[in-house]
Amino acid sequence: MGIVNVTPDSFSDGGRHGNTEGAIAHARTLIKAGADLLDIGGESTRPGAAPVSASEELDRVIPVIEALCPKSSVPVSIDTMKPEVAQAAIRAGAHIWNDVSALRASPNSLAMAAALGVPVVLMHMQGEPGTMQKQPHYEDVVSEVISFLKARAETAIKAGVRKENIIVDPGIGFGKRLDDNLALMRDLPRIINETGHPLLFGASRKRFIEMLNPDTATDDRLGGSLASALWAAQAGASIMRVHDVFETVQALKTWQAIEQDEV
Ligand code: 7PM
Repeated sequence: MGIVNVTPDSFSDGGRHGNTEGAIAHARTLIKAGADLLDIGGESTRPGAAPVSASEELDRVIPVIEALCPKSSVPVSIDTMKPEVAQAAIRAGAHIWNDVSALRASPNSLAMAAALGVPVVLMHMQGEPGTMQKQPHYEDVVSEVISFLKARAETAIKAGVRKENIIVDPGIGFGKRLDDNLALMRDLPRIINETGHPLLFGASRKRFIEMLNPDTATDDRLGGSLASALWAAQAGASIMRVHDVFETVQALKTWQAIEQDEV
């Protein structure tokens, strides 16, 4: 899954148009690099990031989805916590709803997910995006994340989401200290086994890599990102959410050839 951020200054020095065009061009680059899926997001979930209105988020993501979806050879997921944005994106041709709030952000989220009938990613996060990195705390991070994901999956199913449409995600970096992130990665097989759903894994360029490798800027975390993706593949993760699609595909294809004795 290649990441396409449609946030101000992710591609241009201002202007909505440049940003839309930049995102579309980047999406095409990721498809050529071997992405099987694109994750399009217009709301920054970074700690401390300012909230974005639904209309602003729609203005950012819908033109990109409309440009991409009729022609795109790969499915698209919409990264949003807002049911109205998910709905508009799916109407415009998106295929999957990626919700870092696990359908908790709005009272309409569960019913909307059921009505849309598309696969939905339920991600674990302790706290809210703005404050989640302030004193995150767990007694047993792996058990708590598993319990949360099982409970959210059950709630979604009760609301009418089909079991087959649920993807779970431990939410690396979302209200977690370094040791929490490492424990979750170490126990991915247990998380996959106990939740019983396909797992989406997102560690690309995240801060825990810098904590292990001081003074590495976001763009200098490819080695750690690849190590994490290969670890997750070995553990049985189904979808890797990454910035560096070309390098990750190369690493995964190589690993797979060694692992499976087939190309
Ligand atoms: C700080 C925290 C900065 C998180 C940037 C991020 C995920 C996601 C994001 C993930 C799913 C980033 C992230 N991460 N959706 N959206 N899983 N499902 O690195 O891990 O892009 S935002």
